[in-house]
Amino acid sequence: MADGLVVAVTGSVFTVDTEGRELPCRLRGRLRQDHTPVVGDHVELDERGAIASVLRRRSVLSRPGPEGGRRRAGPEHVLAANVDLLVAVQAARQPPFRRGLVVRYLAMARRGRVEPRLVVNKCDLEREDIVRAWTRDLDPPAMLVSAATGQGIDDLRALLAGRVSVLAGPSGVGKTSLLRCLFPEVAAAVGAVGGPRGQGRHTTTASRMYRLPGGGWLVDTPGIRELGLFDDDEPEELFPDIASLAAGCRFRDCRHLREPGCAVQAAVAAGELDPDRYRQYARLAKSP
Ligand SMILES: Nc1nc2c(ncn2[C@@H]2O[C@H](COP(=O)(O)OP(=O)(O)OP(=O)(O)O)[C@@H](O)[C@H]2O)c(=O)[nH]1
Ligand SMILES: [Mg+2]
Ligand SMILES: [Zn+2]
Repeated sequence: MADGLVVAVTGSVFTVDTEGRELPCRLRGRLRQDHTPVVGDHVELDERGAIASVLRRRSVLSRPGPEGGRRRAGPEHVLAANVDLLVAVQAARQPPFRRGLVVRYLAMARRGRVEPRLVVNKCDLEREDIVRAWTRDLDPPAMLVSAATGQGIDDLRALLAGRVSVLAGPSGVGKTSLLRCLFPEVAAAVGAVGGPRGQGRHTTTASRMYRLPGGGWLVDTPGIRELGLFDDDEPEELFPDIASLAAGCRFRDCRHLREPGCAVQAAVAAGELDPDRYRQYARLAKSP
């Protein structure tokens, strides 16, 4: 059996990279549905070139299924597997920076045991001090870049070297533009990135994994319009101070918004928890 890496999925056809060659593969009949490979999966091919098994994933990036936010309600939608780094891309403008989405992307990464990093692209369109103010309290700090001017691109390239990374974020923030700016040789070899020349939008429609010239892989993904939360374990997970106070709440599933006997609200009232910090939490907890 040969093994390979799934670099693209189109319907029921999986593009598998085996030792640098790309093969279109199908699933062997008895592979169960819950083993459907995603980009980044390591698979074993049988002698006829069908995918016979999917190897164990060391990390996954997933968001809740269409049924909604509750983990129990529906299947997860797995975006990519075996990823080291999630690059959450936002634009400084066009489309506007959305802090709430950033927090969700970072949560998605942590949930999947993937290192998160925020990149703010299109920094040529906004004053730097303004962008810094939006992202000041983030850890690790946001990287300010521009695919148009090349600002910050060398640092971003260095971050990606030798690792498996995913570019994710809303449509139009410039994920594909960053890929082209970072690795022009990759984009040129693929040709299809960004579609034909001319005006009009070149929205990415499916995730695709690219082998990087200096080692490592980069996945370009289509823009995710809405990113739900698994609201039974988040957003508390993002606020460790609030999570530890929650042990004192009367109800185990307390969301710390209006519930009686809530230790978190009590801590705010007693001046032990910063009200701004609590407001940040509450805004996220209330968002759909
Ligand atoms: N001013 C400016 N425009 C940019 C920058 N990066 C990308 N753009 C423009 O933003 C638009 C969207 O860029 P794309 O790279 O297609 O965005 P995307 O995130 O891949 O979008 P989807 O594939 O739909 O998810 C294009 O018109 C780009 O030319 C930048 O750094 N500065
Ligand atoms: Mg794109
Ligand atoms: Zn509470």
